[in-house]
Amino acid sequence: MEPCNQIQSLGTASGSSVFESDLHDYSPSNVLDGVKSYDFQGFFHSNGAELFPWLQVDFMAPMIIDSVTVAMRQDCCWDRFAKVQVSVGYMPAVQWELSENPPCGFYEGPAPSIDDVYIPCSMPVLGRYLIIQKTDPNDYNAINMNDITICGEIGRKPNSFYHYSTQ
Ligand SMILES: [Ca+2]
Repeated sequence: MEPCNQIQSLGTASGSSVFESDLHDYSPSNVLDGVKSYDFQGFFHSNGAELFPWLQVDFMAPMIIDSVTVAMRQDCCWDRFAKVQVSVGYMPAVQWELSENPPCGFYEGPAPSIDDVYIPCSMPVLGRYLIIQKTDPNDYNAINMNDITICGEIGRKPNSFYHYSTQ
């Protein structure tokens, strides 16, 4: 595993929906609090009965993403974390739609246990939005995540040494 330059604290999180619209207990921002707690304030929980639920981190500026590590919900339900795609790009996520941003990594799952899930990018991807999304069209279960660690760096200008196509 590459050394990780953590950048998740540079972003803000939003979700396709929030369980029971409860932004105190199940808020998307809970994945960025750095805490793997067992209580409901610790994790993000989408509403369920929703197709392609997602969590999005907006960095407000281009980032080069190398990998994402996802800490599972700590009390149950890690099997809901299945067929999850990480994409990175410049288009914000849209509810009920698959992200059209370039794919970065994919996790087939389902997650077998409470253990963290590591999703490396097949190659570094540049973008403002990082989207973690369930992709199974037959799966209407919620997406649950307790915390995420994003490894990457601040994006450089396109004419510098590192050049990644964004089209
Ligand atoms: Ca958390």
